[in-house]
This record gives sequence, C-alpha cells and structure tokens, in this order.
Amino acid sequence: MSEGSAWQWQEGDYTVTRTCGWSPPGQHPVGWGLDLYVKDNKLVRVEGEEAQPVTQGRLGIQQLELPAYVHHADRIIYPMRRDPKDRGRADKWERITWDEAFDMIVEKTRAIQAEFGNEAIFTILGTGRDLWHTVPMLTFAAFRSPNFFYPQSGWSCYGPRAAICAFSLGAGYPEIDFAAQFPDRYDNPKYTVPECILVYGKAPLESNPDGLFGHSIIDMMKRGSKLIVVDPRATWLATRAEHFLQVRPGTDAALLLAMINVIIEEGLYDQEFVEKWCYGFSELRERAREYPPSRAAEITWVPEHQIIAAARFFAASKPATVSWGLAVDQNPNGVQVAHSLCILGALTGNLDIPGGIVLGDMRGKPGPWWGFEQLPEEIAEKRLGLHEWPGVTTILSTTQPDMVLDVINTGKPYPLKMSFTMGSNPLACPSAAPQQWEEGFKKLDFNVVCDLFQTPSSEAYCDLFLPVASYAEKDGIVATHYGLLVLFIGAINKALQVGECKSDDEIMLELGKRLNPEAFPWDSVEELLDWELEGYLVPMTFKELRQAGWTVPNYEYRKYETGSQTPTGDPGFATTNGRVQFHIDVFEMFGEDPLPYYKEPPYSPVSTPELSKEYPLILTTGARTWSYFHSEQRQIPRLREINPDPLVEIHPETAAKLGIIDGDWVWIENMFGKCRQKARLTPITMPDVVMAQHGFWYPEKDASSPSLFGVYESNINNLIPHFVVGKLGFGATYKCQICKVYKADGAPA
Ligand SMILES: Nc1nc2c(c(=O)[nH]1)N[C@H]1C(S)=C(S)[C@@H](COP(=O)(O)OP(=O)(O)OC[C@H]3O[C@@H](n4cnc5c(=O)[nH]c(N)nc54)[C@H](O)[C@@H]3O)O[C@H]1N2
Ligand SMILES: Nc1nc2c(c(=O)[nH]1)N[C@H]1C(S)=C(S)[C@@H](COP(=O)(O)OP(=O)(O)OC[C@H]3O[C@@H](n4cnc5c(=O)[nH]c(N)nc54)[C@H](O)[C@@H]3O)O[C@H]1N2
Ligand SMILES: [Mo]
Repeated sequence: MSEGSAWQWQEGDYTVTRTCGWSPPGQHPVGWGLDLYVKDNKLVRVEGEEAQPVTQGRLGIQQLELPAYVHHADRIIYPMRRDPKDRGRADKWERITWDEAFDMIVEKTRAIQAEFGNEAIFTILGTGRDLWHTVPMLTFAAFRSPNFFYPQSGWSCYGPRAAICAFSLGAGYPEIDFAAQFPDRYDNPKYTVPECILVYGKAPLESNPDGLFGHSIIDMMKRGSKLIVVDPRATWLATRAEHFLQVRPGTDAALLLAMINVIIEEGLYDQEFVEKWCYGFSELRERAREYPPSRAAEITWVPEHQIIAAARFFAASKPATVSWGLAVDQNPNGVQVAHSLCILGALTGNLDIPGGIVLGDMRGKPGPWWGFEQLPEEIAEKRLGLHEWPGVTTILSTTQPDMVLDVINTGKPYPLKMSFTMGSNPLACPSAAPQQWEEGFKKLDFNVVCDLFQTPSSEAYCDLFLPVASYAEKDGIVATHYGLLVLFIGAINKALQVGECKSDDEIMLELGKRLNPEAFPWDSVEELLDWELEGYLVPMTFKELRQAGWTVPNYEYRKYETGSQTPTGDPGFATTNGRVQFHIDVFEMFGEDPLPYYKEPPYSPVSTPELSKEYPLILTTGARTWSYFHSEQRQIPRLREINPDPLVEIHPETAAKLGIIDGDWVWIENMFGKCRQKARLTPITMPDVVMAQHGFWYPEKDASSPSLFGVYESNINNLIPHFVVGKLGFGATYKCQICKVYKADGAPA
C-alpha cells in the first residue's frame, strides 16, 4: 500500500481507495467514481468521487450499499464441494481448499475431454459484468471448447443490437453522444448538445446501461435537449418529453417503419449523406411505403398524428440522437427494430457527428473473441449453432442459447457433460422456462458455479462452488460498452480482502495455467490487464491507468471519412460494401429478409385471438428498478426495504374490473405457466398492458429443493416459453407476452 499515492491514501484511521465500480455486485460499465473507506479490513463507507468526469460524485443507492453487500453474512468465502447425488441439498456442502478445487476441475475436464471431446464442456456468463473477456478466455483458451453462451432465450440482450449494428453500420455500438469522451464534458468546444434525444424502449435513469450514465440525459435536458420517448409506460422521462409515443408492446418495427416512411416521403432525409454513404435506399423507400402512419397507428395504438409529428421533429433536429434499450432485443421482431433504428440515424445524417450517435470502431479486439484463436479449426467448427444460426454466430462468439438446452436433452449432435457458470443465475433470472433448464443442468455430470452467494441456480445444480471477490476486493478495468465503444476507461482498485475470495480473472488465470499453460503467459492479473488495455487500444499500462484513475480516448468524429472506422484503414463503414446497409446483403444468405419488416408478436390479441380471450392482457416484464440489479441484492436490507416484494404494475381501471386493489397478491398466468406478484396500481401503464418485475427470489426461504429459495413462486419467466425466437435466433417474448391476472389467496407460502 503506497501511502499518499493518487489512488490510495490515509485519512485518519481509514485507508481510502479510489476506484471505479463495475461488478460484482452487478452494474453496467459506467465506471462510477468511488472512494472506499476501509478500517481494520472492513469497508465502512463509500463516497462519490467528484473528480470522475462522467459521474462527478453522483451515486446510486446500490453503490452506497456496497459495505452491506461486501460483508453480508450469507457470502460464501471458501470453495465448497457437494456430491452430485446431493444436488438441491443445502446442508451437504463441504469446505475445501482452492488447490483441491482447481485439481478437481482439471481432473474432471481431462476425463470429459478424453471421453466426449472438448465440446462437451460449456460455459455460461450472465450480463455484461467484467467477464466479457474472462469467460471467453476460459472457454476457448483453457477448456478449448467452442461453446459459451449467455442464457437468455433468444440472446435477448445487447448482443442482438450489437450484431445488427455490425451488419448494418459496420460499427461497434452506437450510443448517444453525452460527451463522456471529453474531460470537460459538455463544455468541450468539439461538442454540441443534441436538439433531440429519441429514448427508445429504455429506462436509462434506472438502468445506466452498458456505459451510458443515465443521468446525463437530464444534464442534456438542462442544456436544451428535447425528448421523444417510445415506451408503453409513462416513465419519468416520458412525462417530460416533447413527444411521448405510448406503444403497444412488441409493435415497434411498424412504428419505426412509419417514421422512416414520413421522413422519406416528405423529403426530410439527409440526401447527401444517403447518396454518399448508404446502400439500398430505393428498396427501403419501397418497403417503408407499406407502412403509412395510418397503418402503423392501427398496429401500434399510437395515434397517426403523433407518429408523423415525432418523425418530423426527429428529422428537423440537428443533431438528433437515439438511445435504444432492451425492449429492442426482447422481441422476436427485434432484429428489424434494431435495423430500423440504425437506418433512422443514418437517414438523418446523425452518425458520428457531435451530439449525434457516436460509434464504436472495428479496429480493437472485442473481449468476446479473446482466446478464440486458441481453438483448433476442427473444434471451432463444432460450435453449436454455427451453421443453423449464422445471424448469431457470425458476429458473436457464442452459441445460440436455447439450442443448448435442446442439445443437453437430445445429446445431438453430441453430448454435453459439464458446465461452468460465471456471473449468472439462470434459474432465477435470464432463462425462459426455468424449470426446464433446471432439469437440463441436472442431467450433466459436473457443474461449477462462481458466485458470491448461494443462489437458486447454485443450490439446484452446482457441485463445486468457487467464491468470487466483489469489485472492492480486486483489480480490474472498466471499459464502456465492453470495449465496443470506448468512451471512458477506469481502474478498479482492490481495497480489501474478504475470506479466500478470488476475482474471476484470478480464477481464469489459475485454471488456464493448469489446463493450457502456453495460452496463459501472464504471471499476474496486472500483466493480464496490461494486455487487456492493449486490446482496447489504450496506450497505457494498468499501473499508469490506476495512477491516473481513468482515461478518455482521443475520440474522433466522422471516422468513416478518415478511415478510422474500419480495420483496413479504408474510409467508409466496416460492412461488406463499405456503406451503411439499409439492405443487409448477408441476411439473404441467412434466409432472412434483407430489409426491415413488421411481424406481430407470436402471442398477441392479433396473432392469437383465441388464446387472448383467455389471456386478455399484454405482458411486458423487467423494467429496471432503483434497488436491484437483476436477481441480486434481495438479501441487502436497505435495498429490499425499497422494493420488498415482486411488483406487477396494473392500470387502476383494469384492476377495478378484476376486483384487485393496490397491494393485493395476484396470480399472473398464461398457457406456459404462472407466478404470484403483488399488484401495484398505477396509471403509468396502459389499461391493456401489465408490467411484471423479473429476477425475484427469496434468500430468506428454504434453500433446498424443491423450494430453492422460492425461486419459482414469483418468477415471471415461468410464463416465457423456451425457444420462441426470431428467424435469426435473436429475440424472445420477455417484453411481448399475453397473460391474465387474478387475485391470489395471499403471499407465496
Ligand atoms: N422476464 C425478464 N427476465 C429477464 C429480463 C427482463 O427484462 N425480463 N432481463 C434479462 C436481462 S437483460 C439479463 S442481462 C439477464 C441477467 O441475468 P444474469 O446475468 O444471470 O443476472 P443475475 O440474475 O443478476 O445473475 C448474476 C449472478 O452472478 C453473481 N455475480 C454478480 N457479479 C458477478 C461477477 O462479477 N462475477 C461472478 N462470478 N458472479 C457475479 C450474482 O451474485 C448473481 O447470482 O436477465 C434477463 N432476465
Ligand atoms: N438498476 C438496474 N440497472 C440495470 C439492470 C438492473 O437489473 N437493475 N440491468 C442491466 C441490464 S442487463 C440491461 S439489459 C439494462 C436494460 O435497461 P433498459 O434498456 O433501460 O431496459 P428496461 O428497463 O428493461 O426497459 C426499458 C423500457 O422499455 C419499456 N418497454 C417495455 N416493453 C416495450 C416494448 O415493447 N416497446 C418499447 N418501445 N418499450 C418497451 C419499459 O416500459 C421500460 O420503461 O439495464 C441494466 N441496468
Ligand atoms: Mo441485459
């Protein structure tokens, strides 16, 4: 500990460590600037670090509760083992040493590899915590298996947006320009405040997703930005928007195609940009003609005049920008929604201009592909979904998730035998039809879980539990958009040690050295982080970064003009023909329509009118809450107090018809399953739409099977079917289902 260093110093009895938050506990890579106060190896207090240029000392309640999380009595702080015959028995865990744990993994890995091949091992990671290089390295370079995935049906988060953006824009990730890349932020002379921000199916104040500090939208509103919000719920931002389009869930592609129609037919597009940089304009115009605003109004329930006014407003604003969210992905028609949003940005000439849509370039080394070169070609060829789901597997290094469950069940094209879960709680949170997944995991010979707490998933299927360090207990790097669009890079600095916990990177490195030492030349996490910084094209070592605290890259606008957008250095976009593709050529090869189109949700009053008689309400799920990150933090008292029960939002008129009052426990049910949540009456949702929270389990309940902390009692994913996804394998029905709601006898037992 270097007294008085820039990142760690003494203040009275406290050692203060300056750091940038990422995970665990989960949050996305905003890089919250924090000062951690530690006394006698106890984290006592967290302060916002005002010098961090993006968050400027502002924190959320989850960051403030870090001490309660780090020192929680339920944390698992030693490796633990359990006989596979005792899966589901919480009383059967036995403490072991790290050496025993690593030896066990090596032994099982070798045995499975010898009998069934490397591909019989697969790894799972959850949402974008700082594992997007760790798990691929572990999979490809340590286990030398081609199979890793993120276990949400239809890969319904971020991946679809990133992939479609790569296909149509040849870019990393498009984000609103909130001046994160300038140390002096909005005052930088290169920057322009957007005139219009289109907030699309996103709740950024609560979610701060993927590198966007949500509160910056309010900073920009204070500087004059006006909003268009498209959401079925009248969110806080929607009520302050110039245009609020209250859309029927799952119908977004029709709405956007109508906006594109208005912009083209009224000649409001940027002709010069389109002629010079875009491809497929005339086909797009023809397609958009199929969606006049009158037709879109019928489909989406948004009045025609509002669609026209919003389209005109967006096109007239310069710069205008788009902040698109999870509702784009959690929809089997989501590829077309994503494509339409990329088109909207390009058509109006807002790509990579100050205050417009900033773009990640394609020159770095994206974390998800790290270690991939270690796979022998004949093994890489065996990646599940490589041929069946090329839309997923061409741009992303993972498998198609739903397919994995089918392969476990059928053993075809080859048997799967071992899983390694890092940073996911599949049964409580991401997986559709979670009980089917539980059965699937239980068929495997050996399951490893790396987590901080026992979860419903680990109790259900884990045989070897590896205890993980929180971000207060490790060194690491925060890079916005996982390196796909680096606007800010921060150092995570270790402030204390809890039990024998290790960081995910330490676990990966130690296992890698044992399983395939040639591919793991780094002797410390610090060396690994130096290599990671190189991958992000940051000319700094980790030591230098931590001394500086953070760095912002030398961001360049209009990279397509200079050649910085493409790996080859050629001007243009990194697509098959160097242009923004309104017509995505490769989709034809994948059997998909190359132009965006609207398709009704698989279950809706229009597509399944018979079912809708029984299940008359439209169900959307998972709008983010202040207090929780997915299935985490239910055991943190102050966070639980804010949102003690799982809530389903119901419009008061609908509730009155159903005889439901605020605070009643209700059943939410459809043809796939049911669960119990507490009614929250609110006019923010539409009368025909209910919104149910996701990820709820009860750490205070029985950990053993069949309760598994009551994981199925309030689990909204009981109602989401397995493998009902879009044509390219992306998008499921998490935000566009149908259901009925009726009063329950009371709370779950
Ligand atoms: N119905 C419905 N379901 C949804 C959603 C929805 O909107 N509606 N949202 C979906 C989305 S977008 C996502 S991304 C998924 C998320 O799904 P998951 O990523 O699986 O998220 P969690 O359930 O929080 O599981 C994370 C687990 O990893 C542990 N953990 C946290 N950080 C770390 C870390 O850094 N390392 C390790 N080793 N462990 C860690 C936590 O303790 C927790 O048990 O959920 C999806 N589920
Ligand atoms: N506090 C907190 N922050 C988080 C997370 C968390 O669990 N908790 N999870 C993280 C993760 S992994 C993700 S992916 C992000 C997601 O964060 P966001 O992208 O902000 O997504 P959501 O909050 O799920 O939903 C955003 C909005 O979409 C609306 N919506 C629902 N259905 C539809 C629809 O069909 N069409 C349209 N246009 N809108 C719809 C909802 O009403 C909601 O207001 O948040 C991240 N940040
Ligand atoms: Mo997500």
